[in-house]
Amino acid sequence: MKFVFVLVSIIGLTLFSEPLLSKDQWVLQIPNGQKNSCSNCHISSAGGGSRNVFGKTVENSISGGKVRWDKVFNIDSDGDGFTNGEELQDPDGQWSIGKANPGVSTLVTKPWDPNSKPTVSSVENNFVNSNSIIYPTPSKGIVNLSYISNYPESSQLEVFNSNGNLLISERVESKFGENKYSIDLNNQSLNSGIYYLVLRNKYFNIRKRIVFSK
Ligand SMILES: [Ca+2]
Repeated sequence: MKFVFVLVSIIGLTLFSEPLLSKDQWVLQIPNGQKNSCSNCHISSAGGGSRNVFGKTVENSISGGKVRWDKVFNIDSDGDGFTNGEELQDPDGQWSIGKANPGVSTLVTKPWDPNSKPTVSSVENNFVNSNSIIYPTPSKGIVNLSYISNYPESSQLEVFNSNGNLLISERVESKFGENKYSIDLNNQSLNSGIYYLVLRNKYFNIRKRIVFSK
């Protein structure tokens, strides 16, 4: 009887410790995995057992005991129109195991739940920010901002100094495709230093640092 009890205890411990081991092992193998922990891949939020649709995609990618995020990010597991990478804040699949979590944690959505999806603006924001550049650095006066927009939209262009004071504010039209704006800081009689440019509309919010050196 004692032997049976010990045996049952060992089996029980093995069964119950499995989800914890799984969690430690797997949650860190997808970007922002800690946010939803075991629920990312398992129907039971405690982990273990059946996998959800995203969990099945992840499972199918595993090679050599590791999740292959490069094979997972571009798939839309829950069929809500947004890829797993867009939902977990790594739309271009740049993240890999061991790197810091990408994007903004509060914008993470559930890649297994078609009712949970990113807003168009958060996807656009990531896109525009990864396709924008400010140059030259440092600038002697003329500052150029180049970016790609997927929507024609009236936008607000602002420049702040490092104390947060608004120095320039103007409306500009973002057109579909490549956009370029130039500002001449020499017209503003500013001192050399660090300034911040913000270009925003309902789809995106570009923030760039300007180094102005007369
Ligand atoms: Ca999705």
